[in-house]
Amino acid sequence: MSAKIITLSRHIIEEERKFPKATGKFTDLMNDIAFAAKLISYNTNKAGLMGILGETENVNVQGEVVKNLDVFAQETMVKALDHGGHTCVMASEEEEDIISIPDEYPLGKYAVLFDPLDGSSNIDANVSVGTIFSIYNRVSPEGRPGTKDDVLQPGIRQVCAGYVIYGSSTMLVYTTGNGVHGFTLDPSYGEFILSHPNIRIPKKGKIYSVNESNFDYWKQEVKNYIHYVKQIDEATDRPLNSRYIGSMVADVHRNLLYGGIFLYPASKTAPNGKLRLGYEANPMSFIVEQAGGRATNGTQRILEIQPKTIHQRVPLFLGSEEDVRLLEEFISGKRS
Ligand code: P6P
Repeated sequence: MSAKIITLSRHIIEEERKFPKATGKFTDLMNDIAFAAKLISYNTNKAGLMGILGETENVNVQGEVVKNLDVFAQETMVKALDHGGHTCVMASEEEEDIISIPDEYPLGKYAVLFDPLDGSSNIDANVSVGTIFSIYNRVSPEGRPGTKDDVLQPGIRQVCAGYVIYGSSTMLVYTTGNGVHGFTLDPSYGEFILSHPNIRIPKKGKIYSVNESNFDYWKQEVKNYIHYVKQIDEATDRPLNSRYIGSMVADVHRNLLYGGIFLYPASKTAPNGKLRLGYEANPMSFIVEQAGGRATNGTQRILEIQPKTIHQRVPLFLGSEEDVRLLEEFISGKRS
């Protein structure tokens, strides 16, 4: 008897059955996200052959050059999510303001934030990139278009968070608060198949991931921590290994599976860090916490930060619980 094949759709339905009030709308929404992921995966993997690598002439709201695949991924996510009657509003790294649902489509109860193609500066070098998404129940009155309040909720209120990594294989990893589960796309029949049930991040890792070119711009406490992890000390299994791809989804996914800590600290040039709370830090923090890890801005749990703006940046330290706790001891000054 072959092992039970659990598709993403089946897994979501079984997850939804745990919520008596579930209407099936969440299942439909996740299937729409999975469909978008398949399209983005196909075009990302074929980009070199389809002449859609390279850059547009545009710069996005972040001041970053927009790649052709960025545009494709953005449009794919919006078109996948705007008509099904599951969402009332969206927010994206690629759009300055909230994205409303066109009048001709029904409104739903979910607000979805996403980074359609994170790490896209690496695409032309064939480095893994990803889509990150974060889903909330709406807080604005039903029956009317969603508002900014729906997307400016603290991460603790997410009903779902996930990412898709377009790498040697395409994987979708998600949580609804009942553990973290990974699905690998089988391109032969276009289904995401459960390949990594109940992912748990090791309590302590051997990897630290940070862009060390910013070292001189960091606060002394962060410098002290990085100095510590690089010292030779067999008793505490140091030095750690430095692994940094510069594509958050790839760096966090590796550390989720292997253990370790990912850092994007505040600096003199980026006083609030670089990564965005709404569609990078919050979804990744929900996933890491659900896998048994920890996520902080250095002094506060990421998921408890009340967002003020859509593209708000936060310093981010997330990963194996013991590694993040040690970093917090350096930041608080308990260690130096
Ligand atoms: P840096 C990609 O542009 C991104 O938003 C994340 O995917 C990644 O972790 C980070 O920026 C890399 O930034 O400054 O190290 O190049």
